[in-house]
Amino acid sequence: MKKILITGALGQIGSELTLKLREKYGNDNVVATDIKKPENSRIVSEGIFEQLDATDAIRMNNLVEKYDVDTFIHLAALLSAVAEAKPKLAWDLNMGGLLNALEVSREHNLKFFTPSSIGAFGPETPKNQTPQVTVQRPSTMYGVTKVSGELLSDYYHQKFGVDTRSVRFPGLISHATLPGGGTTDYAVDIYYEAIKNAAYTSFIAEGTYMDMMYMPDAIALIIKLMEAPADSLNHRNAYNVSAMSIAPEDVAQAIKQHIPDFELTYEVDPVRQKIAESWPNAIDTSAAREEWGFSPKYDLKNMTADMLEQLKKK
Ligand code: AKB
Repeated sequence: MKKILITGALGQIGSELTLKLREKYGNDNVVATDIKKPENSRIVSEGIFEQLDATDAIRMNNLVEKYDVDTFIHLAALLSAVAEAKPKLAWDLNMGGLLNALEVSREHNLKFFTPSSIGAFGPETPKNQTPQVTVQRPSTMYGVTKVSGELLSDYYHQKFGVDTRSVRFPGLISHATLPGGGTTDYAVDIYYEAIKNAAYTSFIAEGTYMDMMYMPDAIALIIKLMEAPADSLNHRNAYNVSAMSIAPEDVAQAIKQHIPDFELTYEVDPVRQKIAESWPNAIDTSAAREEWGFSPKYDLKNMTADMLEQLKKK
């Protein structure tokens, strides 16, 4: 990776990945793009930043040519709960943006990464130790775009030789940027509320298990996968990855080790609960471990300690 372009650079993954890539490859070698351009963001002020709507194929192509890009990281997408509220917009952005990004990667022979999600699975998928290759019949628009994205990325690899790579991300937990409109967002909000009020009302019900990962592990794995030798990758689009399978009460227990009077209550949101119930409890990550050495560092205990420490500093 010598010259990297990122879409959705101001989003939950993008804002941390952009800073990490700038640190690793140099400010001049990372082109951050997003549909918005806030004045007070480090992403905008400290390196190359260009405004880009991922559905604008012509501007996307112009930017790739302008900066002589060789690697494309496509993050711009709507998350599950927003996609369920705006399904047509979700299809247009998630699929339209992806098709543009794959096309530009085909034309300019770029290395390519885009995230899939545990949302690419559905109610008929085995819930525990969910295999790498299994039934994928999602019941959400987000899931439909994610499984279609996996197939489209495979198609561009098989038909045109584009070096497409992807992972099925679980819920990502970060102290730096809030997620926007996901089903797993409770696992981020709970830490903010623990620091502010020592209490949290969860929109996901007790006993609902989902896979999660701390953001530093997610950032590290993107770089690791992109640097892995191409001939070791048999399941390019997309690898199951996860660091923990947890329910709201598990997070509450971990927080109580630091904030003993922390209280968890429930006010379940039926839309997000239904999405959560259609996703796996715990996926099998052995293909990622075997093919490119995926190995997360954070479990619930050390993630909780770090999240609370970082949020206290804010
Ligand atoms: C969401 O909840 O929509 C995302 C995801 C698991 O893809 N965090």
